[in-house]
Amino acid sequence: MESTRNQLINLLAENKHQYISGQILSEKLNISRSAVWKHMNELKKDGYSIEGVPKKGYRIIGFPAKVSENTLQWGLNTKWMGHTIIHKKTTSSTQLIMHELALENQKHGTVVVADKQLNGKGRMNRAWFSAENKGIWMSILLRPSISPHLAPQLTLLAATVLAEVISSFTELKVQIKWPNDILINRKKVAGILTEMQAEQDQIQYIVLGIGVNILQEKDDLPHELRSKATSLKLETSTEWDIRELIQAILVQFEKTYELYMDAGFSKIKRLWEYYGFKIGERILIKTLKEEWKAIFYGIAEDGALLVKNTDDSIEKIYSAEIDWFEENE
Ligand code: BT5
Repeated sequence: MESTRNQLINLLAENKHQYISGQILSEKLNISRSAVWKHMNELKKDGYSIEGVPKKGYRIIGFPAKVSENTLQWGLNTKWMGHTIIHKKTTSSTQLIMHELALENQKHGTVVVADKQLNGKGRMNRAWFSAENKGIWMSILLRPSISPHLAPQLTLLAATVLAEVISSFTELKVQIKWPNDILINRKKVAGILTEMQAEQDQIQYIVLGIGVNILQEKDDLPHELRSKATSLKLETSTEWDIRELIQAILVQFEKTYELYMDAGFSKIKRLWEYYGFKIGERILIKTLKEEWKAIFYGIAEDGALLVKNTDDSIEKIYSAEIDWFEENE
């Protein structure tokens, strides 16, 4: 069940250009008119400006740019994605919060967003820097009915979503570095962390974490990252609206996920290939144990990486760090 507040926001958002009467709101939401009025006051406290005209009704004439559950719901036209959004000012990691919610049976498409993470996580327990109000730090709960061994496909799917959204907002050339890095000018602007809870042949749930650097200046990035990380602001000198970008990601994610569920992985793979490594490109592969050069040979049907080694053998790789390398390296 959607909360009454969200329903109210959606009704007001759908009627942006006209007044909607208290009577209609109370009928549609099945609450008293004084309850409608109380909800309106809560929205005002959140920074919305609401115009109330006797005999005509209510209309929202301005809403805050800040990220909150209400502002993220405002105008979000999705079927299931983000119908429940939980916003935290500070949290250890949105991944941890979402795992707890998943175990409490939260539904597919639930989103947790934080302004700041104290203990943002990358893969293999690496740290993810998540400075306050400088980027998108969010986790999405998914309950796909696919076999656990196909879960890596969702990481690639999420990467195409981010690449598409960044490309639609900017003129920048976006690249995906297998499996989960989004690069601009060879610097990392976003990362994805896919964590799965599964039984033998069934996924219970997936918590898909997305981190996107948006408003950092050079000084906002830790020293060790300055040469290898970037933000949308550093690349475009533009102040981006984090709220708007989150909504765009949620919309694009739902669309791409439905395409994946209806038509399978091959379309996603093609999208990925548009932004990712090109077949025949030379890449550097690093695992915990070794490091070698090979040729990018493709993406396997399950999302794994295929490389061609110097002895012409084709190898399937599930977990490694990959990099492009130049001829003279
Ligand atoms: C990732 O890991 O790229 C996954 C990042 C996922 C972050 C999101 S934020 C919301 C959700 N909640 C979480 O706690 N996590 C998810 P990996 O490929 O392991 O890359 C980690 C490495 O990227 C680090 O070791 C650093 O070198 C680098 N790094 C850390 N913070 C960064 C940042 N803000 N921007 C660019 N690079 C960063």
